Amino acid sequence: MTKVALSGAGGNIGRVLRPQLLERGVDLRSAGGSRPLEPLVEGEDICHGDLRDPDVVDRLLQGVDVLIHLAGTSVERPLPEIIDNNLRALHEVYEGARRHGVKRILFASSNHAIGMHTVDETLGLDCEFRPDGFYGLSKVWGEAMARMYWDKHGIEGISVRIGSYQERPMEFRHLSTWLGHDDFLHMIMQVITVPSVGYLTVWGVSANTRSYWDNTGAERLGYEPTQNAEDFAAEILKQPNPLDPIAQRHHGGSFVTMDYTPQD
Ligand code: 15L
Repeated sequence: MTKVALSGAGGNIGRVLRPQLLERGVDLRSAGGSRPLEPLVEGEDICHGDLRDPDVVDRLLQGVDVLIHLAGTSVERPLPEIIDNNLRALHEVYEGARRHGVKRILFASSNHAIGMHTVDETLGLDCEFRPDGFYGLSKVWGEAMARMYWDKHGIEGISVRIGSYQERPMEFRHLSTWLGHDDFLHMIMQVITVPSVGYLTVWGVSANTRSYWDNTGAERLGYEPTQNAEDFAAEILKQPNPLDPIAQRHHGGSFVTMDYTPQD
């Protein structure tokens, strides 16, 4: 049976995904970050610690086939914090994957790697990186790391540029960026079970009518989303758009206007 490790299991996405994967009978090891995880089922395989420490990485990856790597800083933060969590720790994780013969890693990238594109463009998988801050910049590093470890070390990599992972869309931007919980679980199950992928980038987005992103080229993952933010459009369109005009104009939304220099 495929042994799967889930890092960042206590975070916004991990805390939804972990019980879903356990329910599906996945042979799972979950890792928490600053706070230790409480077992959800008797005898659950869990570990804990700072992923900058190779001993912690060894405990996470011993005997693992597939790593779902969600750990790291997931919002805009000062550069030193981003470097520690999203660059240094990520490098330790990939080196650990080499030591332990991990076959495949899902890297949780983000739409903020391309957030400075404007919303009049629908982006394909080969679009230019246009990060909207240090967090987005760290995801460019992560995607390149995933690519390098496939090219140099044969570790399969799937970089998922996650949109807005929410139970349901909450605001106008989400009509384009929403990633529903069912669709992401389906994507993760594809990552665990698909026979071979090599290296692949994929948009982590549901089948939204107004999607900013086009997954043409990622078919070999077998990701077939069924959720569509448009089902919530009537309700959302009654509410004011919470974003300022510059944020509304860019894929990255509110991340774009953090520490932003206005231009004419
Ligand atoms: C992300 O990458 C963030 O982790 C999350 O907090 C949201 O801001 C999301 O992107 C988004 O763009 O909606």
